[in-house]
Amino acid sequence: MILNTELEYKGNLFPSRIISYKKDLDTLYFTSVNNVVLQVTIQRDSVLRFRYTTASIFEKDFSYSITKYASKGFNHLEIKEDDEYYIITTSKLICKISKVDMRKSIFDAKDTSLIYEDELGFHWEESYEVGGDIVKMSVKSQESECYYGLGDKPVENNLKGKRFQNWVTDSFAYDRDTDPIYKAIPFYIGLHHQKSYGIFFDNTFRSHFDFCHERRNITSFWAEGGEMNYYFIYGPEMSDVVSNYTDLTGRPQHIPPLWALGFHQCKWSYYPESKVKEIANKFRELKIPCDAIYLDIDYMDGFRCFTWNKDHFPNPKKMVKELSDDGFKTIAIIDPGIKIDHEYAVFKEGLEKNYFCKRADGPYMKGKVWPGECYFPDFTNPEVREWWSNLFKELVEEIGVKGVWNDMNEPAVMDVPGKSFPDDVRHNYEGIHCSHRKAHNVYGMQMARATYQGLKKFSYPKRPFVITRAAYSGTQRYTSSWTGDNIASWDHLAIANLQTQRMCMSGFSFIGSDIGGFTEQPNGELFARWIQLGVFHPFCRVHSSGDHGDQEPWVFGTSITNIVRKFIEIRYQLLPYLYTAFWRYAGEGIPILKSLVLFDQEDSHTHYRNDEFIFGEKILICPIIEQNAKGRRMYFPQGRWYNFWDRTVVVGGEEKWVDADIDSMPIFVKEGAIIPKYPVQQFVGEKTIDQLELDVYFKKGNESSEVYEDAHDGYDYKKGRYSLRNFKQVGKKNSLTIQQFKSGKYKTSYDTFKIIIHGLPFKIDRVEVDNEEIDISKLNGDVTFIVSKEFTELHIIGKK
Ligand code: MIG
Repeated sequence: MILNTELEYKGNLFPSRIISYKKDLDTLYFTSVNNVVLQVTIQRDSVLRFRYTTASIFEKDFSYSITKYASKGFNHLEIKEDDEYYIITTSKLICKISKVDMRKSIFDAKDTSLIYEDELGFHWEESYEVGGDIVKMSVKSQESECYYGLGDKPVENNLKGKRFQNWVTDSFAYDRDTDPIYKAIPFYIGLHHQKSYGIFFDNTFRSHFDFCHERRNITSFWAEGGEMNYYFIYGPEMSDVVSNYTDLTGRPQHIPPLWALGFHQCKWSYYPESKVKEIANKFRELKIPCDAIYLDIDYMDGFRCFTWNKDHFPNPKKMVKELSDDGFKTIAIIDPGIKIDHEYAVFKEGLEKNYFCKRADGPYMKGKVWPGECYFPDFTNPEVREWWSNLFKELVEEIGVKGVWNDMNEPAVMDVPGKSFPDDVRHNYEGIHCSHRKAHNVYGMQMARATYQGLKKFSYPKRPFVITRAAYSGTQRYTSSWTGDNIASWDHLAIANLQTQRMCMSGFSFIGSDIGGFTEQPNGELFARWIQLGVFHPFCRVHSSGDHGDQEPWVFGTSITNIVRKFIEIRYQLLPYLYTAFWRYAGEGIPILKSLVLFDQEDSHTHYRNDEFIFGEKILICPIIEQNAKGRRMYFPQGRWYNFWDRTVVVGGEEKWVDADIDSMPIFVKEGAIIPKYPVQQFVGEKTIDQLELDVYFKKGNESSEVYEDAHDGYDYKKGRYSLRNFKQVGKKNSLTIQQFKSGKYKTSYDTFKIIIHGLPFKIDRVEVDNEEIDISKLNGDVTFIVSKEFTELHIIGKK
């Protein structure tokens, strides 16, 4: 008789009893009777790396995603052994490894609670087809455990009950639940008993994740090749998990130039030159702020990268200069496919230098994309990346393009099954030659990296700006991204909200969607609602395929234009707030958007919420994602929240109705927050900021807020030329104190703050700044006054 369990485990192989163990500084090796070696590296007290080989020795250790800046070192390490287990203890974790079957369990060192436990643990299947193993891991799901992360999956925040794969795919008009799509970010977060941990499965082969889908109490992940190689990252706070994950896989190498956080307008395609200018002029005429305009593939000569169609763009340098004089940065698209054309310099050079990808037996990897038949640079070869980076010299240094948009870098190939390269294509992979099975998921990442290197070189001393469609873990170091070819539908507005939150939770915060939808056309209402959400996304760009009509802010009638302008103006006012959030993300890896569960994991109401999120540290956003809505119900996290529009206060911890007609949306500010604002500008740098507005939202108790500023471009900030202000608000029944702590050597252009106090619960007797009394006035019922930016303590004293 065949038992069910035998059937289930058929083909699977398991490590057997551990017979030896050795320690080498921060790394331990456990070897089983059947020659499986488990390598455990103590990366940090809260981060353990597990790596297995079934061949008794490991291949060269290399990862595209782990940054050389990743922190290493621990405060405490102790290894004990009893009859059943090896026990590794750090200051944060206890990891037990069973001697009989190599299964692991991990506990919080403080309270010894169980965080993670192997079910079958590591097991594998031999792959007769291609050699090596299909490597698998299965983990017990703990009581009420929820799962988050995994990059750009277009599904609800909580991944429980679902199964996914990671294989970077061009996904024109994808929909809810389409899987996989453009990005492969094999990182998830588990949350149970109010504690969070993360798993980063650093394996670039096609990988799979099952969150209690196949078996209700088991989570598993596996890959079709390579090593079982993953990091266990402990929080217990979810934001610490994300921050530790970006410590490993990297954070943006610099803060973006402030203009890149402005509003961007794009379309497939604006051409000829007169059309580009007409669009740009219209923004200025209608006074809708805009910082960047895009050139999609039609600017090129027959879709040849690094060329121009001279009929449509006779003098690109002049055009770019004129746009720049009017406050617009020009951003140009560059795809990976290089047209097979023996008269075309880029093709000729790539061919001569042997830079194009080849099939297993030697022929070139030939594929059809926009230019027709193409060859494709092997971006996993460092020499190719160097070559590619230098191709940007003319475009950036000479013509003055300020940003480059990398598209089709999955790599996308037309008219073939799988929409990409076949598996046998060979790659250099930093000299560890391999097939496309291993290189596929990092191809786009390495293209974006090479593009970034070029932009960095030729934009110097300004900061580079790159956008990519494809990504693997770690790509956030080089570039921003968008969520690909979405659809102008109400459900896609909700999906855009989910995807951007998920990307932020997956360590990649510089993200946005094609506002209004790429395919099909939104009506004015949908467009307005999408703008309302989009201005709160780190990357804010309208883009559309253009086959269903125009999608500029003014094409839906005056009332929609006015709403769009109003919301883009809010974004421009909040630029110093967003920039501060970016500084925190680039520095500490704190996500710019925080899903409610990340904001307050202890409140179980947040575990299944999808729509609401925190923008930066203090602003609660809930988009309207339904047609004809006059408002909606939303959940307010614990605490007190000021309505951004009328400053009324809502007490959190429950769902409430909020009015939000088409010209409004639910925006709330955490009490105690101090929100910095710039005046509305038509583009970044239009005005010299001669005063910083500080919106103070009174709170009984303490709250800190920060404002980070620098030259908004260039690298001086890395040498200490930044200005960081920390404001500490202490509100009492009859007084309010604000203390300022400053650091950094940057001198801001303004000398004063305009302070506006909201929600003061008492009548003012006097206001003292550094012990001197000052004049105050009223503005719409709020108290306002002007103080020197150098103040250290501000004291508002109530009437007795
Ligand atoms: O096959 O360059 O996602 O943003 O406008 C379509 C044309 C190629 C896909 C991108 C889209 C871009 C379009 N591209």
